[in-house]
Amino acid sequence: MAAETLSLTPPPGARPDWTIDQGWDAYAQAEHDVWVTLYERQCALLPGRACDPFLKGLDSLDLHRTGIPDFARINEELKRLTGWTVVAVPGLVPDEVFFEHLANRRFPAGQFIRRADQLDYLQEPDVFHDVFGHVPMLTDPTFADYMQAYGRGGLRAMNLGRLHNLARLYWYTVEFGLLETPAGLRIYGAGIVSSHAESIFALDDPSPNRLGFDLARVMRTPYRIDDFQQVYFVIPSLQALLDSTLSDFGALYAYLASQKDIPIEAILPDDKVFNRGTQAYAQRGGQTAA
Ligand code: HBI
Ligand code: FE
Repeated sequence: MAAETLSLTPPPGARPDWTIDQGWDAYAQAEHDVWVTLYERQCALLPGRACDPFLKGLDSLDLHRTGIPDFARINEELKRLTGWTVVAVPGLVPDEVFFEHLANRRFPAGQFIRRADQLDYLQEPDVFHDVFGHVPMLTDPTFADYMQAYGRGGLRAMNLGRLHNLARLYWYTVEFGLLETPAGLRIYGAGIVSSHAESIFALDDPSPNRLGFDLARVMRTPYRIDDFQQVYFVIPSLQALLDSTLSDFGALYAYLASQKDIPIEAILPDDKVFNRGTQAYAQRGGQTAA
């Protein structure tokens, strides 16, 4: 179910802002074991692939523990670092609810964890995607500011009917963004960093385009939710990403109203090209259903 079609009525047991108690004591050992399996697999892979702010955040929040983190414990350090806290939710929440939380430096994280037989494929964001994927970057002050600015922008975009453009910005930065560094491209997007296969594909595979980030370009580019991305956008720095939110979004939305979407596999003459993808993966029909 897409987040925008969720009714605003929270599910039974959830508070009006859709938060629930994490109930950390109630997790079964088998659930903690899934976290450890996923955590150890990613941590063997990510040095040299994830960006330094992500790796630093992972350490400072001490997610190394032997299982699903207790949000109350990580919130002590997270709040001290950037004023953010993680709040537990049952799963996807309506866009309006999601933006309201982000605008107040609260990150809504799924309380549930995937089953051991679902390690690589997941419909909804679970606690591993949300806490391992998203939360370490929230320890970086610049990215923490960006996420709050995004939340505020989301509430405005909804009122202007521009939510689909802003969702693309979220998708190509917060979920699937790459960062240019002197040592090469590094991952900061949660959707990549929480996925074993995509942590490899996004950096190494010749198939996808890797293009320089541009706000209007990203907002005109559709995305796929069910497979690896056909294009990844590269930011020069987290500061540049934050600075992009200072743009006049009203003028940007007016411009977008006169522009057509850009085909997902296209490379435009003005694009800064880090990799001209073969699109071989997408032409092979992508992943076999996991
Ligand atoms: N809800 N819990 C949760 N996590 C998300 O990442 C999320 C959401 N609701 C809406 C949403 N993401 C997307 O529509 C964003 O583009 C806003
Ligand atoms: Fe996510």
